[in-house]
Amino acid sequence: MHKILLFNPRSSINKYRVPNSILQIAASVEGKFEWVIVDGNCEQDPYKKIQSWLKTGEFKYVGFTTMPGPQLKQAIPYAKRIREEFPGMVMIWGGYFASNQHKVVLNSGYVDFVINGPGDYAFPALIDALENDRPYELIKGLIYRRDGKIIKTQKEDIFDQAVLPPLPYDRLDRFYPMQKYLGKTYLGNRTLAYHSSMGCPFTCSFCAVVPIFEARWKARTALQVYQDVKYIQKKWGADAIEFHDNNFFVSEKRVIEFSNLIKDDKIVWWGEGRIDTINKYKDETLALMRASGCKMIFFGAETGNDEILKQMDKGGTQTGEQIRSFAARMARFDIIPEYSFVLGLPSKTPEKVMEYIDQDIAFIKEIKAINPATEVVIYIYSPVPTEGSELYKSIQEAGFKFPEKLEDWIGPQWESFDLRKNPLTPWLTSEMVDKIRDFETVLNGYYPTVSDIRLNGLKRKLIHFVAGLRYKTSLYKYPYEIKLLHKIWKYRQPEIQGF
Ligand code: B12
Ligand code: SF4
Repeated sequence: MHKILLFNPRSSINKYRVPNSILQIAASVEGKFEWVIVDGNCEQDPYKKIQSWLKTGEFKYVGFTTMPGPQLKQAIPYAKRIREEFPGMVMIWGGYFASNQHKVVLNSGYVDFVINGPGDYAFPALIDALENDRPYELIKGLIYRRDGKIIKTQKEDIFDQAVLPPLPYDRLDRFYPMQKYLGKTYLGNRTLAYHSSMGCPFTCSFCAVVPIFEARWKARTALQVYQDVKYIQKKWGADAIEFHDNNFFVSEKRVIEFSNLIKDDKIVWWGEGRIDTINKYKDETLALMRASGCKMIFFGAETGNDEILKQMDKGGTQTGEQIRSFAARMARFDIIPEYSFVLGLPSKTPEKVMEYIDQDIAFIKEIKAINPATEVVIYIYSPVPTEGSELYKSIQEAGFKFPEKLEDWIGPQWESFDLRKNPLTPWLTSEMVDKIRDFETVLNGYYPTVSDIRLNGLKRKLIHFVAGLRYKTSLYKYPYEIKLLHKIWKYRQPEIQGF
């Protein structure tokens, strides 16, 4: 029986996490096929490591997980090299990038299969079919090329997460010490990244989760999550958790159960949620969450403009007024709301685009005045096409196009696009992009993020003072003095470097 090599391309410069995507795939074949993991975050030269495994001649399958952005910098050239050096290898890609951009991936000629969405059943079934020379055409969730055409098999249903096998942490520990994955963060000294649910029940028109899960969500039970966390705490000393779920807080009942289970364990935790969902939670739930260690929650606030919120099709009841009042409510419970905003959406005229940017800047300042502890993350809108949505139509009309060659995704402009730093969207002028960036710099100066644990009290005071005049008088242009301090102190941006 041939072996499988699973590769997590480098996604982080220094603060890396448990590679949950590839580990969950390892769990899907555990006990059925032999597998090894190469983690690009932990290797100086990951290709050398891959090469040394493949040279043994025992391998036939190589699986890559792919997110847009920095991961592609290893994924693309490595896949190409493997095809040249080991032409017999079957190359299988999964993850959000591969699923959403499968055409360009398969047209590259060096990826044989894309797993469309969750790979927990599709991956072992595919390997099984290939190993035993059986047809794979009826396996759900596959995309491949045949006779120049892209073939997509039936989409996988979202399956019960509670019956999935546990993640093979002990085996991962033999490749790379688990303790190294438990990093020091604002939350704790040994922070575990945990993924407790799949999908999301909403359909925001800009979100990459929507085309894959189509408004479906399934979760592991509170008890399963708790047992995993306890195991890792006992064995490797985890004292904090980052829940990497798209939407950890869908079920208030599960959150209550989990909070009750963990409340005496002195574990600090963080997750991503929606304002309109958590705003429906009872006061007792919010108090329990805080008492159980929930310190901060990430929310897609997006914008204060109700018209744009509607265009984004957030699928719920979020309004500008709710974003304001919720920031105040979170302050009452001492939970930090981490609000992310998306600026620079397309509009009918350039004047209108600029007007919306100005409105959002004013709105962000208002939120900060209501609850200064609110953490603000600013993205420039980068479209993810969800076919059929109004937003998709309008970005196409405005002349936006994705790259047609896989290698183009690692060009410098597309990397900035992926990081939502400098999108190639035709409706944004450089004046608009500069305004957003300059405001962000001033804001981050006046209110340095609490998640940067290297910034001590003195540095915080100094940069707050330096940025004060600009912030108060709305003079954002050319904030070189703040940029210089950020550069010297290596200011961290959670949106790029990790949460
Ligand atoms: C953790 C994480 C990160 C970490 C990376 C951690 C690491 N690997 O070291 C950090 C913080 C660095 C990061 C950064 C970015 N991220 Co990120 N990230 C995530 C997050 C929250 C969790 C990923 C995860 O572990 N999932 C758990 C696993 C179990 O689920 P999964 O990945 O979906 O895996 C399943 C399937 O996809 C499939 N599969 C996945 N890989 C493979 C591989 C094979 C071989 C097979 C067969 C199947 C398969 O099977 C798995 C099991 O069912 C996801 C959102 C999410 N909840 O998934 C976003 C997400 C993947 N990130 C996203 C983005 C855009 C980014 C950024 C590029 C931009 C940004 N500003 O956020 C940056 C890039 C910066 C960088 N340095 O790389 C988007 C991708 C959107 C898209 N257009 O494709 C997501 C979906 C968030 C979102 N909703 O926007 N990210
Ligand atoms: S709530 Fe979040 S994860 Fe769900 S569709 Fe909207 S942006 Fe995506």
